[in-house]
Amino acid sequence: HTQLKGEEKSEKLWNLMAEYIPSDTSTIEKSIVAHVEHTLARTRFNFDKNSCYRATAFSIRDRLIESWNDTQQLFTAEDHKRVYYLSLEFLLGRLMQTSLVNLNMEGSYRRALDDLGFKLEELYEEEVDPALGNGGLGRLAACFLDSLATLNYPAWGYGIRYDYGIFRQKIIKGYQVEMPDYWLGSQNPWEIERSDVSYEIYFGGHVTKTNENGVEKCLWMPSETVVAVAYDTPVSGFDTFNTINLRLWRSRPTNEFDFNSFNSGNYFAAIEARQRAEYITSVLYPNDSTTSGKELRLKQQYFFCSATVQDIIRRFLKKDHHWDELPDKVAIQLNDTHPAISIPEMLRILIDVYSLNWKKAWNMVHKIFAYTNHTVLPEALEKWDIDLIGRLLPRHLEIIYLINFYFMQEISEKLNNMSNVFDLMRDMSLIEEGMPKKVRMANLCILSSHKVNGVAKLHSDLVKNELFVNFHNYFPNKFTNKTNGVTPRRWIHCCNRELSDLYAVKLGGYGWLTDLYSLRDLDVYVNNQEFMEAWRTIKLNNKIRLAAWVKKECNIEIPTDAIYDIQVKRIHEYKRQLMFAMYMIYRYLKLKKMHPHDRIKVQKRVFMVGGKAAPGYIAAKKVIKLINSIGDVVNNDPEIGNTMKVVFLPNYCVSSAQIIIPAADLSEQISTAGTEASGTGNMKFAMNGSLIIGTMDGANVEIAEEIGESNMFIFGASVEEVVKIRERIGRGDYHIGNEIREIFSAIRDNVFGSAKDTVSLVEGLERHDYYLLCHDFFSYVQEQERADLIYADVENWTKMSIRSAISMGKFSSDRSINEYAEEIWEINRVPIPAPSDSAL
Ligand code: T68
Repeated sequence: HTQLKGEEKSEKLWNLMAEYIPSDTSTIEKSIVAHVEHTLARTRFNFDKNSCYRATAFSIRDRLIESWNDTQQLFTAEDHKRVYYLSLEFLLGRLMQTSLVNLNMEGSYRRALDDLGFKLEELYEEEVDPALGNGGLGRLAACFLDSLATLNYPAWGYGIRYDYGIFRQKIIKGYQVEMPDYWLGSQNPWEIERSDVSYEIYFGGHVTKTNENGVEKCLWMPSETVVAVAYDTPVSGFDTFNTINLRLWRSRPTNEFDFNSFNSGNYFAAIEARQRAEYITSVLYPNDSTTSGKELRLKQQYFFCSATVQDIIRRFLKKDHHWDELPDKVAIQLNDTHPAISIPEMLRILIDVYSLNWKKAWNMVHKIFAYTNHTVLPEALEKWDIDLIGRLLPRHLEIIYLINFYFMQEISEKLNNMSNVFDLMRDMSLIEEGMPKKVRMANLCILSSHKVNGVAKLHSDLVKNELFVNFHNYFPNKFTNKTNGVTPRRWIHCCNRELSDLYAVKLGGYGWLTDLYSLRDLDVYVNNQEFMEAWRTIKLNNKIRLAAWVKKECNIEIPTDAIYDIQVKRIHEYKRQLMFAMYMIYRYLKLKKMHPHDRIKVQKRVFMVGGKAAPGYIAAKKVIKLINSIGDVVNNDPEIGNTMKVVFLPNYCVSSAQIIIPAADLSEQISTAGTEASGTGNMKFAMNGSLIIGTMDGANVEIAEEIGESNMFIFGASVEEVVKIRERIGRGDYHIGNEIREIFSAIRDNVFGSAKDTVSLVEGLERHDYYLLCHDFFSYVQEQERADLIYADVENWTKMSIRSAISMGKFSSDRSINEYAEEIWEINRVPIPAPSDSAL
């Protein structure tokens, strides 16, 4: 039936399929047992939980493959324009539960497994969390795939199949220790290896010019060849039959290469060279906001971009198209500049391989590509040494120079009446002069794309008015905003089922999962006592679940009648975990000074922090140590007891986020205004009824617009104020208040572990408080105290919590994706026709 178009699929065929994989309990049981026997080669009488997990995963995958095939067939047959989402990171998280939810089969699988003597929820825990990303950027890519599938858009994701994902974080004596994340160790049941889909990828060598019929042609003579092999992961949509594809590339050595090098007699050198090829996709770089500038990273980027562009063009050519149609069939979204090298790669293939002329190729590239910026931090803007690019990708360097040459020519002609034309050229050039010269990848992306977007309104304004001012003046219509979103399927329905069920009871079903704005209809319950009671019970149950997790992972007992005040995200100075730690110390010192009679009246709090520090980021690692040391002191102080606890949550990842976030009362979104591009944790917390204490930064601004500032705890300098305060600090015109001095002294006096580990954090703030921790601290303390007061007024707190959760409609990634689809990609939805009822 692979020959049939989706819409031609007859009822008979669907019935056949239904017979092949029906969804009644006994058929599911049979399929699981069959996989135990045939795929895992175990006996049906003797299999453990992990085998059962894997067999169940294979059984689910069978179903995914069915709808995946149907979807791909229809996409191919109907040949609509597709979007390709290129990202070096996809932080998918566990797949079993979301797959079952999307297939609408969680109930049937639960029953089938009950019969076999297993609990579905326990099997979920067996899955290794695929963690091929650092943080927000990679998780956004995963939420976007979920929405693309759910909204029936013809879309594919492309990335790298790393052998090692983001490191596992262990906390040993309070310090972060990185352990390898070899996630493929026990086989990945969700992927399908496509040994038939592979491409050669070249590196090094030189470029020669030949003359073909009077036209100069460039011929790249590479010195190294590796092969990219495709691994496909089906990504199902919710409430649809569409299943899209995430294609990840793995590097392998070539066979010809084997022959030549082995033939030359040096067996070991040849094996070593083979391993070098495999090394390209072996490990994810663990920096989330700095560029490494390392050769291997550039190799990873080019490897994945070249394979992807070759794959896209091959698919296009299979259809007998005219080249002019390429931009009508292909849209490419660059998730930050990491896949930017796909721009010169596309030009190279069009010009050198398919002999298109420059102008034609350039015009098409410009229509195809779009670029998302995720940061304004200068240290995160990618720049590659000219020498490195020239050595690894000589032809691409030529192409980049050529793009720049035409652009500089254009500027100097168009703006020749401006007195500062040379400044403008220097600023917008793709090449940064200096020692060494560098290629500015963001400039390459901006120039070559038809749209450039930031990820929240405030951020997009900074991109236009601070970061790329001249580009914005030159191309005013190119710049746009697409505020981030998250998928409510994972971030409400999967992680907080009780809340999801409460919504379903009140709204008459789960339609809100694909129309999050409809949660607003729950407004009528904001004052309803029974609803408020149910709301609080759900939060309590989630806190009990988290407390058990903390007991198991950290061996710390935390009370469930305290405010759970949580900050989970990568550790970075701009995110100001250190300011949160300062508040913990402030609170502890204050408690210590109190009379015991007063102390017991203080609102209980559990402070929790989770997040990984990049392995080379010393200051971030010291913050982790400081928080652990604060915990050691506070948690073991008999005078304090349950009034205050401090927990560092180890190895923060997608699966632990699903337990942590639903349990929060208060979430910390406290970056210095103008530094966090958007944030997406803020959205997940608010959707789960946590209140936000935060600054007017990133998407917090828009969250406040939606849920009302009165339902948040907002503090700190605004973006405009930050600039002025920094100038003042620069002039030495600021002083650190007494409360802060006391905190610093406590650290210096070894109250919280040995000061030698942490004192440099204090010295840093005293010397140059770039992120304004000391400035914002006072307004932060005020809002923290207001949170205590309101929490004591149970009803008021519950109302604020309900109001914020039901006002989060805007922050579904479905809204984001629809905006991208309509305003950037210009693609239409292609739903797979529903099978007949009998097939369900
Ligand atoms: C994040 N960026 C932003 N970068 O910090 C966050 N960087 O505000 C935003 O919500 C999120 O993107 C989604 O837009 C990142 O996560 C990285 O992870 C990263 C990785 C490698 C190199 C540079």
